[in-house]
Amino acid sequence: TPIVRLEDYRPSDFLIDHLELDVRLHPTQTRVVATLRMRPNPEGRPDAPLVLDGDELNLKAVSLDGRILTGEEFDASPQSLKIAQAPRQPFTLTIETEIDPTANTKLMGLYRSGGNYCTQCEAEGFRRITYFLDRPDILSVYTTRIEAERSEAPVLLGNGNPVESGPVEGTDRHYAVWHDPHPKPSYLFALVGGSLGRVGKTFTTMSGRKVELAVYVEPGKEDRADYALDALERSMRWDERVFGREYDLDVFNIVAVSDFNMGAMENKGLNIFNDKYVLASPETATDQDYANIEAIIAHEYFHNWSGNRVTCRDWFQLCLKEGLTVFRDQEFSSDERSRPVHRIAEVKTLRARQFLEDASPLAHPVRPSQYREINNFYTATVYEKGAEIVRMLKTIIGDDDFRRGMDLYFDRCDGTAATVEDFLAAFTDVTGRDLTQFARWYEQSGTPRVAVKGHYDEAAQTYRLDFTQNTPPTPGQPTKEAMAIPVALGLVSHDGSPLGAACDRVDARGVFLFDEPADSITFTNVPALPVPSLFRGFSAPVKLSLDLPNEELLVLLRHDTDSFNRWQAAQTVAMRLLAALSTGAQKLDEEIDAFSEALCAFMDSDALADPAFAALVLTLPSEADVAQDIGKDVDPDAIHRARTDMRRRIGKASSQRLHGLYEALAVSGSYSPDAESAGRRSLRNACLDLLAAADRSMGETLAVTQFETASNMTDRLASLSVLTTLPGAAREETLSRFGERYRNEPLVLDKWFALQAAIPEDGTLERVTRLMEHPGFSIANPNRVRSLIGSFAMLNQVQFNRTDGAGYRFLASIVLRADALNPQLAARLLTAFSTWRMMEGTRRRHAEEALQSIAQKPNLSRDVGDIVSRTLD
Ligand code: DPP
Ligand code: ZN
Repeated sequence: TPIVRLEDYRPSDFLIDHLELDVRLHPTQTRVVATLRMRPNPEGRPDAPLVLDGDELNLKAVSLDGRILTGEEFDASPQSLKIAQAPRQPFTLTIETEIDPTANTKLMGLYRSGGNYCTQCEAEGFRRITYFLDRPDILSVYTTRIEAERSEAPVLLGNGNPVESGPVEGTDRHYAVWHDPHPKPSYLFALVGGSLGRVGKTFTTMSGRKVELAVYVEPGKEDRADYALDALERSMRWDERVFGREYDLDVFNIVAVSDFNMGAMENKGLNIFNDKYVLASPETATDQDYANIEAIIAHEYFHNWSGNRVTCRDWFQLCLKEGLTVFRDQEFSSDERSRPVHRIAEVKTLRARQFLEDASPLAHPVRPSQYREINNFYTATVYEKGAEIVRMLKTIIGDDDFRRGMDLYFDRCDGTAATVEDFLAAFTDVTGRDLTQFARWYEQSGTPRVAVKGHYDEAAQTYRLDFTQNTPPTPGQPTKEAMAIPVALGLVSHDGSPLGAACDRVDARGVFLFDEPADSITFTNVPALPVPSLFRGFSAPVKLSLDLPNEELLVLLRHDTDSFNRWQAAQTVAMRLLAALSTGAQKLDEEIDAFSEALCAFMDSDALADPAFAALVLTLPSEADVAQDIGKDVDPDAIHRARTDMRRRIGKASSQRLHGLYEALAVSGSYSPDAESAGRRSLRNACLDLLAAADRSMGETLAVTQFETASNMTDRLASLSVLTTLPGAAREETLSRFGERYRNEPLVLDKWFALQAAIPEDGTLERVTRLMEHPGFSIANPNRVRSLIGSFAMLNQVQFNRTDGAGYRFLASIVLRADALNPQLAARLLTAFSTWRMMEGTRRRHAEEALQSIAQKPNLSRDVGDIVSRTLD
């Protein structure tokens, strides 16, 4: 397959100013008449042919300025429509295609979900609806007429504002016309037709305009949409207050669908969501679900400015909208919840997904320079590392200049398809700073390592920090240059008393900009050996190696003013112990005891003051985190044993306190998903987990009781999750009761699938195979597949990486089955193999065989072909 390269970008030879779409919905024979008002692009090539993109299209007729073209005048295939002699002045092209939404299992273009019609066009799905210049720098004004059988699709929604609607005389059909005045790229097109329930409210914008907000869901589930609607309203208010961004249409609609490849899609004025990120009730959704809904509703809404009003010139610029919008939704969640707790959650995700990707054969820059399949670049690197770059920029230039730069960017680029350079230029222009070196964050892949050594000079009362950085090689980038790394830092005294230390290399915000391969900074006025607190708030996405003994790190847990680094200190110590235990170290008893004692002291002083934070401190790094830390010749069984053993020992050493907290945190009264209540539940459930690790039979009793008395899904699921670590009759019986109770709740069954797929025991592969026969499972539904198969492959370190290779062979077979239906889903599952090279030899050989078995299959999709070849490279 051809490789698309950033350096080959050139403007389109034609423009499409206006598009009129007439879509007559039909389950298998939907007719689309597209009327394109076009003209040659003054910036394009003067004699170029007109080549429109298509994908599995069936052309019925084409006419130019009202004249039907004969077969000699154009060249059509399912993939393209070419007109060699297109006019050199404005013209109107009318194209009629027929498509089959029912047969569309790729879930790209127009398809059916639960009997409804919906669309997904990003990145290149619009070409599955009609022939078009399907690229993000073609901005057009859309008018869409949708027609359908009234009984089948009483609700008809499009982009922009509703214009008119009514019956189609003499038939059982009706229609609606929507007009979107904002020129947009085709990937933001959407329509929905179906039978849907609605909740709504009126929103008044900062300038006093009224906007009708609505969330559409499966009829009967309206009460589960209230939280999403509330999150939307809060997002709109926040974007006005924090970024000065106002909404720009008369309506804003959100539709939940149950078959969706992504989390959600920011189509102009008509966001379409995976229902997992809309529907919530205390009975069916966990605290985490509520938090995810809030974040994703915000994310898609924020795209209205960062993505829609200012879009991307080409798909290499994907981070321009995604990284920036993730940053915006993270800031929103931090403002709505606890900032330090949210920051820790963000960093956990970044490390688990992006650092992993950056260390794998799939590593790529935040702005890639080439791709074979753009769908494979909706990655943690583009999204999460892309967000970290925006955050670092803000850290370096400060809050006020950041806001001024954002304002300039939005004003200057409004209504255009922009690039990363345009984004950075706005900040250069408001600050006068040269951001050339900073821009390397977009170009250079791999996670930089920063090593720091401290030197205390008692006589001179100075403390020097020596920094070095290097970034390991990644595919296509054998050598790396120094990055501009903002290090937010401070010094902490051993007893927590304030230090009067000062350093002229550290700015007023407490940030040292480390932008050389090596550098040193010296603090003066340091009366005693301090403990350095580095990368406060995780000020840069790097791996830090710091030569400090555990007991000094634990000073940070006790005394640092930066919550992130308090948590980080405990994680670092835990990681050292877990990695050492996993790789055969004996005699760590003293160290483990000291760590347990530090946790006990922390529980006494801090747990009830900030339960959400305490829950994070009490949770050890995951098995996958430990594997990543070890990095080579990984033995997942040894890691699992080490982690289980550490949990047991910490649980034993602190069991009284854990019990006390478990009792003290019991909440009565009705459920509320707010961050504070959620925090209490998370700490209580973290205590339960450690208690069960320390004493299985007591853990079982507590968990079963909690399961039976839980008043909400968070507590019920947490108790079930603890039970999955305790093999036996109680577990099996509770699992089957849960499955029975929620047999008609697909999103809850997903949780049940996921828990079982993650059981770290030999029988799990058979269990997963059996669950694939469960009536609630379907290989065609992405949520089901990700819950059952994805959890097995991504969360179950010991069973996916079985020494006999059966886990790998199983995943390979599912990837092939899924690929025939839905290549995007299959390619995403396949990325579970990206860690294969860091496994020990036997597993590595089995993984390579499984990957080869996929690579050798004929007719792989471009999505799967691309991932498998890069993974094996
Ligand atoms: N809908 C996806 C997102 O919002 C892709 N744009 O990230
Ligand atoms: Zn996005």
